[in-house]
Amino acid sequence: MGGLMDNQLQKGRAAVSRPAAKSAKAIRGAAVPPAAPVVPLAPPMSPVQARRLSAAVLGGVPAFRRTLHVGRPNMPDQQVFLARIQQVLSSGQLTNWGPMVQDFEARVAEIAGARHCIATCNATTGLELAIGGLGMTGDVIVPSFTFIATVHALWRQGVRPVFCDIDPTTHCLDPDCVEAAITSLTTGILGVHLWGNSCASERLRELAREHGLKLMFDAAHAFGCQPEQPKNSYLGDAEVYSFHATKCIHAFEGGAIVTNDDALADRLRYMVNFGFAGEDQVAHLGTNGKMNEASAAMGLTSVDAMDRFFAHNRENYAAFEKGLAGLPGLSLMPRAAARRHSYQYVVTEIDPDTAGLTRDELVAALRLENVVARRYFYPGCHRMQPYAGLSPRAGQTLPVTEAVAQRVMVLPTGTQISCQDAARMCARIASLLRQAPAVRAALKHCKDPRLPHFAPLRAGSH
Ligand code: T4K
Repeated sequence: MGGLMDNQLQKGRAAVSRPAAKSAKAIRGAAVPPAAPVVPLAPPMSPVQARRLSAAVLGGVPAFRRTLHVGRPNMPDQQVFLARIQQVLSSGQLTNWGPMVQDFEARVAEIAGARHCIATCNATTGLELAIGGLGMTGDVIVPSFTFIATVHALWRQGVRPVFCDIDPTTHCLDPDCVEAAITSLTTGILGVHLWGNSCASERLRELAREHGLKLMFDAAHAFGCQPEQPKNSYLGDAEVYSFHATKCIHAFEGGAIVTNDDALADRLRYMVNFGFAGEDQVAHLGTNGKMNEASAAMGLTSVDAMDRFFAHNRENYAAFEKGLAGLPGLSLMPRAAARRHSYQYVVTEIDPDTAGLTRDELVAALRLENVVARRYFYPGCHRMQPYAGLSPRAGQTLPVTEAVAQRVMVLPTGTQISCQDAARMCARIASLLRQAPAVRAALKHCKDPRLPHFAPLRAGSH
């Protein structure tokens, strides 16, 4: 849209300058070159049209009337869900491994290709249970570029997180850095299949085997994603999914641990239910981490719609690929080499030197367009408490994490976003980048309360 306005302005300029050049040459008496083909003048734009096509930060109308969010829930078939809820209510079994949770566990295990699934109330509790169940102690290697829950889960289990750098392409653990970080205190590796991308699982499995370490994955983003080769399975000793409302497949709130380890699965089934092994027998330390029947009903209905959700996101992703191609300083994360992928995260990186805007400036300008882009997972867990206090120099060993945390911008997708919305977002981003100096100057004076990172922008820092 902004592009349209720019084209119209350029055409207008060309039409004005040509006759002027011709008359200057005629005055000098030089040979007159053959006339260039006449470019028809675009109809002049009304001030209202111009305002509609201009960026909001420059006084134009926002690209969207409604606000677009990252993580608006995908809604599965309401009738099917309500029928399941009716079943739950009629059965009187509301939680504690009712039929919905049992079905949900079976479906999740089948999709993950795992022997066991233990459904949980959320992934954070699932992570804590798996860490405890695997007997991780001492130090565990983990990326800092992840949602804070990954690291809190370790710390709350009395394990020290040792932050490790990531691969700049996948944003997952860099196995060379993992190898370098292993010491005699290390008991495990906790990788994160960030954005649904697979960690370098085979290499991590080799390292774990060589050094006698436990290997588990936070797969909160990766339910239903399948790597290209089955032997590259995402599975370690255990893997934990999130079914939070913002995830592609959700259960309002929910999580699941999958594993092929029979003994671990047995242990986890006690642990998720206070450690009970019978009516009045406690066999293990435990908690209340169970999923309830209403969540499982939503989870099952959401899993029913998985192919539709993935296909919708894939089409949106193609629209983003098309619309963002060739923009200076902005790169969209390339499609993962995967047999199946949710495309739930549209991850871009902004190089401020080429783009002319920092990531934070672009996020702010988009917010004025009613697009709530997110700077996940800024500034990295190593810069959040209590970890910043524990290892204040961690940033020095994490150059890729530090750089990526400054550059990542995630754009809205999901079933509430159409391909047309995606194309319109891209057009507005292109327009903002074309007018980068004016946008930067306007943001410095902008007092709009929607701008979350207002103070640093005004100070000119990024
Ligand atoms: N590991 C990783 C790598 C994770 O990313 C996460 C969670 C976990 C572990 C832990 O999983 P859980 O214990 O949560 O199962 C969200 C989620 O709260 C969190 O689950 C997720 N990762 C994280 C990446 O994102 P926010 O702060 O972005 O959510 P929020 O509330 O800002 O929601 C995003 C947008 O979605 C809002 O702008 C409005 C919209 N929304 C949200 C909800 C919840 C709705 O329209 N309806 C809704 O019900 O954290």
